[in-house]
Amino acid sequence: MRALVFVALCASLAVGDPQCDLSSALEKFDCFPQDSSNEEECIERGCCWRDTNEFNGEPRKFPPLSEPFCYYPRNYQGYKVLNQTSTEGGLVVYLERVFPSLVDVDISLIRVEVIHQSDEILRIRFVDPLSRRWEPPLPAPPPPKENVIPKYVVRITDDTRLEVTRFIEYHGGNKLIDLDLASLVYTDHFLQISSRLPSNVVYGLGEHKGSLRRSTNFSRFTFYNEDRAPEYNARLYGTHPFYINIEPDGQANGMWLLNSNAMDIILQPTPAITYRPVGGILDFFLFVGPSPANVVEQYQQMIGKPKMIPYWSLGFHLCRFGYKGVDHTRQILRSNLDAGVRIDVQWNDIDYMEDRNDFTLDKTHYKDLGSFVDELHRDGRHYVLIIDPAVSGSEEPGAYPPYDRGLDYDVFVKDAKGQVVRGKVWNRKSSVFPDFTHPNSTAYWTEMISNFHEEVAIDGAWIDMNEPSNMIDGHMDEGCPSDFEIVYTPGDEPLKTKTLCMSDRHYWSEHYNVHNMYGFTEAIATYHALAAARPRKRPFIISRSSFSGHGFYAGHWTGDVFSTWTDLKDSVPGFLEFSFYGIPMVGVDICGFNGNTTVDLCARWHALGAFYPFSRNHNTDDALAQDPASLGEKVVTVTKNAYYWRYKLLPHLYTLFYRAHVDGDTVARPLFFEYPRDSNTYDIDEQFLWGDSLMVVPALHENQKTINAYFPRGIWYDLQNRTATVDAPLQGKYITIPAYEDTINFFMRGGRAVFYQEPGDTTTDSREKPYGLYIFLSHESYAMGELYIDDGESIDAVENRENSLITVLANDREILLGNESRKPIDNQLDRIHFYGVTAKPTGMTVNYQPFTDFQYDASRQILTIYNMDAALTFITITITYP
Ligand code: MIG
Repeated sequence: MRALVFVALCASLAVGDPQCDLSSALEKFDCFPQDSSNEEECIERGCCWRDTNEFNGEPRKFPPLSEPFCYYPRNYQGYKVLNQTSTEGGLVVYLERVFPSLVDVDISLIRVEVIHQSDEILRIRFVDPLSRRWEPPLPAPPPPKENVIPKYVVRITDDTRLEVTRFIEYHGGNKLIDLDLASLVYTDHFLQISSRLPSNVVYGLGEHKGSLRRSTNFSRFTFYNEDRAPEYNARLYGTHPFYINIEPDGQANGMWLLNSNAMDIILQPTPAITYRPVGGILDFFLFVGPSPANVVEQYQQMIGKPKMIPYWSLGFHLCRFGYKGVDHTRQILRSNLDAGVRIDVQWNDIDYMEDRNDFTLDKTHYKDLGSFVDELHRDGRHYVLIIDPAVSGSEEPGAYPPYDRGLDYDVFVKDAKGQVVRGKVWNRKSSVFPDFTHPNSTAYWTEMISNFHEEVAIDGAWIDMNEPSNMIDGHMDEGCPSDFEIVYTPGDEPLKTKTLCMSDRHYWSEHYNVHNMYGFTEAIATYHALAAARPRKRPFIISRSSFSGHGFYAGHWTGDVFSTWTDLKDSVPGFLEFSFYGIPMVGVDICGFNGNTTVDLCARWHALGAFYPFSRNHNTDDALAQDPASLGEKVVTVTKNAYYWRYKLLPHLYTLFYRAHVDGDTVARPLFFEYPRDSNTYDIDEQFLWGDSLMVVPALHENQKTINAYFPRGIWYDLQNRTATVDAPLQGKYITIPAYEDTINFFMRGGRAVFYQEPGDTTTDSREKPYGLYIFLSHESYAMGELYIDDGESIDAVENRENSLITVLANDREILLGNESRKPIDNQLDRIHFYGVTAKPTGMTVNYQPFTDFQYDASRQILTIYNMDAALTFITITITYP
């Protein structure tokens, strides 16, 4: 009754009312998010209608989005603040619905829990105080810290907004978020809330293909995991509703929405962000930075920092779909090794299976897989194969344990009536889907993987099709029951498209709520299964689907990219965004997955791929072979050159993974992470960094002869000794450099020191070699660096402190190495290459003894110290000049 009065009132307000005259389109927030927006219903909602485009009576369709026709008036008040109470750890605010949204049945009372999670992290939860709604049990953020001294200030304004600003004493008082509570929509199957942003510099919101920096021009990001060869503006394999924002003064903040339902997120030029999940609760975590690296580290405090990866996984991985058997696999591996390509890990795709059923071997072509894997191990190599989540649901009873045992464990996804759901994936007739939220699923999966491991001693698992992907929409025969209520569909297609039915039952909840977590929960089960099958060794897992928290257990590859120049270029932001999500072990199929690659494209792609954290060449079964040897001399040469450097620098790359594990640092990172106050870096996604010391400048375009590269402020040294040192003392600059045909450009940052080992045939060999050290002096004539060492595979090396950390500090007169650990290091320090030494030294001491085996290259200003044979512990080197 009361609502109706308001409807009448607002209906008369809306047409031509000054409350609707917003200063610009930028101020318009969408009051009618569904497709069927129209004037009459808009006005009933108490909103304003301005039809700004040609609108021939057709329903509005995404994409592209544009300014909304139906928008909230200035004085809109859907919810009002009933009361607010300060608590020990924050604030509790009750909101009451005073005017209906008409989107669906409103929840009339909302409790907003503002929780001081830590000094730098604020949690804001919008819950229904009268009924428990779905919340994902994982990832599970830790409880709030005690005695928090917040670096932020929270305020509820008179016009019903929740504002958070930086604490003025601390970092200047910028407003970070500005949530509009009045226009909140909170119904059972649709929620919407908008917040103004400090600026339009926004990153994250993946997994989505496109530029690293996200467009705020009414762009829509759909989060609903789907098996789809990456395209723009589309839902893809993973869900990470987390953004990083750079404020006008270069400080950074970020926010994560912990919600597993399908959702759209809209960025608009206000600048502002709007969230539209179709279920669950709104559970935000605001991170105050103030650097981009801090934001990502704070996010990982909530979702978990990545576990240590095995050292061998940093080598080169060779794979394809369509190897005809063990012999064919061996032969391709051999021809590449004979050509001089370094390979650490061989993979197999679903070809190895009998009838494409998990945990079986094709009896004709792959029966000797076990002994092939033993051969690989003898040569210091490793082996990974694919495992699909769905297992066959149509084998004879007793013939296929993965099905029979799954029934025993009662772990398959069921329909609303309690029957096991049958879909169709790769299996001949039908497929059933393990429910990895089921308490028995880990035992089931462990049994499957352990039994298989006895036959084939896999070192890791490649988990595919886990969105979950289904080749039909819903169930075999009958599709999906039609009675499931959908209020709003994120993205353009029905939610059942190529997956299960929304009403299907998992142990945790219905598919509608847990869909986005399928791959994540599979990764967790796979982690435990591999840890059980290979006691004390680090599990290695690469997964296609992912969710917030995935990086704690597994890595990722970006799926079925195309063998095109566009996809080569897009591969940089494509893998880089996963650094934001705490998934440092990530790569793209080198040379592209779908379609035929070319020699030129594959040469460029291999040069770049040598610098993906996870470096694997993989392609589809109906395309030309694209391993380096099959493509011939040019690709082989580039691959050898680029991987020479990758392998040589692995001690450094591994150290970065250690820092990711203990500190939540990124491994590969965009330039703005190191130079957040240099706005030139904000749009750069054709270059990237390894840690804070190595900048990769790939050639990404067809027939490219030169690269217009951006060098941030500082000195940049070319380790390949081809391009002159770049000196940018005051500010960054663009410099045109050659796009060499036979290698990739990369530069070392002045002020850093990096360890290396001469590469052997495999990482296993390389690890036996002595260490060398590169030092790159900065303008201020200093450099620092570190080296992490452990056995490269034991699961608890860090926890048990079976490891060493070497540090180095240098200026032009002194080099100091330190080692805090007590564990002796087998390999000695052999050489030091000291870049940026401007004068010829007259003498030197090593550990206070005169040392003469050094040379000075005056033209390149490099001092090289040879044959040191020094134990990697405390070392003091002094250098004297005339
Ligand atoms: O329906 O296992 O993204 O890497 O080669 C395709 C076959 C299934 C998709 C993966 C791709 C893999 C392929 N898989």
